[in-house]
Amino acid sequence: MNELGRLEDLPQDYRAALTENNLVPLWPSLRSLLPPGKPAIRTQPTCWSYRGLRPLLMRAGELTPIEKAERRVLVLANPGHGLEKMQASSTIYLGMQLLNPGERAPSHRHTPNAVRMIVEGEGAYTTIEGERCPMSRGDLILTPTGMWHEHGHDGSEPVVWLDVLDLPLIYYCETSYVTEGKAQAVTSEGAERDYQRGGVLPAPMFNRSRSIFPMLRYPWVDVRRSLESIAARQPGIEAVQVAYVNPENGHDCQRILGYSALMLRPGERLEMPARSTAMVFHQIEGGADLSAAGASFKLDAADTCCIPGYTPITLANRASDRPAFLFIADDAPLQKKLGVYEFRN
Ligand code: GTQ
Repeated sequence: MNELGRLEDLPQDYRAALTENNLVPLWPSLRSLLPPGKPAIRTQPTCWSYRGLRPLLMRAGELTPIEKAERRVLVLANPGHGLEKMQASSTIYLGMQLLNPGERAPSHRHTPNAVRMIVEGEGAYTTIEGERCPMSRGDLILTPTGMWHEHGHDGSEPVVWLDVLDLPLIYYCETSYVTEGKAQAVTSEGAERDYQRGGVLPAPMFNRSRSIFPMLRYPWVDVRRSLESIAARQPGIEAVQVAYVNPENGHDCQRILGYSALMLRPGERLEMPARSTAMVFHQIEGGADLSAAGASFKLDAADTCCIPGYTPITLANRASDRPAFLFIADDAPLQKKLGVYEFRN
């Protein structure tokens, strides 16, 4: 590739005139805008251990009443982007949210899409457009763009969940904003049970009103059972993985970020080819060793890590006598829509 001219090669008066006219020469920056072969990547392999963050989150519960926080969250920030940017990758925001017994996080709606992966505690719930979704360890609850949502807690122990949002992208697009609302009336609970059996959908004869997000809660007991039955029935399968999809059309359950659950069989080692998406791994059960991009992390239950794109990833179940389960988030749905998604072997 040719050496291109540098900014310093240009006379000072010419550079000043360009600046004066809000103009910039492309060639000095062309190789950084379009680096050869592989993008410039800010996302660093980063791991947030639950053991490390939990006491700090509990302390936030003592230091800041829920009324002063609205959402009591410690953001899992990737140092490669600068902590103040509060992003795990270029498109993914991660936060650990604490709700103590009796607390409420008031109703609002916003343009970014969110999901919650429940980490610990029982008795809390999120209400989304009147649908009450109980929270248990490993459940995935969606709050898609524009839908009213609030969190409450009738139990007796702290409840913690992992928030995953496409906030960095929506913010970058200058489309991120929130609307405050009034407490919602609960009008429904357990709607996900209508989709309990694959291959069978609710088909009312009249007044069929289809929501574009028909399923908001994916109970972990069901997801775990699917993984176990795939593992038992297809012992030769390369990876025991299920995707969280919209049960009405089989598409990704949200438009920008994609979600899946992976079971590592006892003693299993899984080599994942490099792909263009950064990936988030959250350990639901068991322990796994992850190595990628020169980093290696020991993941225990409730630990979360982020790995940049364009790098192969190796995962290994540390136990030889029981499975390990991981929740995975990436921006493959977005990259596929943009036409930039790729695999590299
Ligand atoms: O629970 O609605 O981590 O609005 C960040 C923004 C959680 C939420 C976050 C939010 C929420």
